[in-house]
Amino acid sequence: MSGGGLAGDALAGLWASPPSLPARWFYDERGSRLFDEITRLPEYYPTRRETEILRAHAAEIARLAAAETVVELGAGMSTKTRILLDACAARHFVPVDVSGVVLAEAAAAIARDYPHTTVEPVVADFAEPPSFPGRSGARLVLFLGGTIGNFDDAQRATFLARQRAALAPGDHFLLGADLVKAPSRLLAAYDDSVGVTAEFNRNLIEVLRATLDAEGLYVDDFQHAVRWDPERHRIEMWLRARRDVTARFHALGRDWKLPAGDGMLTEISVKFRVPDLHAELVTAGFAPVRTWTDAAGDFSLTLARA
Ligand code: AVJ
Repeated sequence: MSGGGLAGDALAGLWASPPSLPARWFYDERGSRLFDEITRLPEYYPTRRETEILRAHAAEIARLAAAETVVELGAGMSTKTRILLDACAARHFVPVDVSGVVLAEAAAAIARDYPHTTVEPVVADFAEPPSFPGRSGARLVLFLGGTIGNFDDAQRATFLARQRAALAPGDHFLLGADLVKAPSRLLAAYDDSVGVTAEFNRNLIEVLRATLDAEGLYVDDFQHAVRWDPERHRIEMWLRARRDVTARFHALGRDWKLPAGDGMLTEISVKFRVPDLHAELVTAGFAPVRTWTDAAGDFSLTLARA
């Protein structure tokens, strides 16, 4: 088996320096379960903060966007989305996710609980150019959770411009973004005391081993490491080799080496300041309508008009 998209990303990323992989490969079945656990950790505030903002302002968001169709990028189980669907009178819901299995389950649950809403799941990678099903009426595209932080500056500019290009004037985009705060809190959120985030990170090694038939690649040879980059205001997750690693990727016909102490960059999570975020949205052709934050000022939701 070739490993599909992972093979291409591995070829492009593992032999680079430093080696890296796009964050989307964390989310196999075990990774998705571990991420779900992360969202309930005391140190991991983003999910609770975003839910708090949605609860407080869903009615206003619904009124401002007045959408007939709600599209959710990276929908997953669409748990937080229900707060918005409850407030919106949207007739159509389009969850978009790379995982067809998760998507089908989530779509069925939404269809059951919202009998007046048609649900049209789309299996797609939201990093690719979007193509939303043709619809009349205003659209509201949701990109929640702070996943925008997984893109670097250039990827973010491309992503936002593509979203804008896929929308018609008067459509809306709702963006969840984590905010810059004390490094101690950020580091704790990505290096929790019970080690769930470490397991989430290390699971990537098992995804690589199983998908690309890698011999000599062992989860236990890698250690979870987190750093805060103040210049690029981003958290970085690394997997650091505890000993010299030599692996044979049978699916790629290639050998891979990582000397003891060296690391592989597995995720960036950029943290934002609201004015910078607005500037990026404007550059992409959006008009920021309003930003809401939670009471502690930890997380933000921005509604922007196309
Ligand atoms: C799902 C990308 C928003 O960056 O906070 C959580 C993923 N990684 N803990 C984030 C994640 C480690 C999460 N996002």
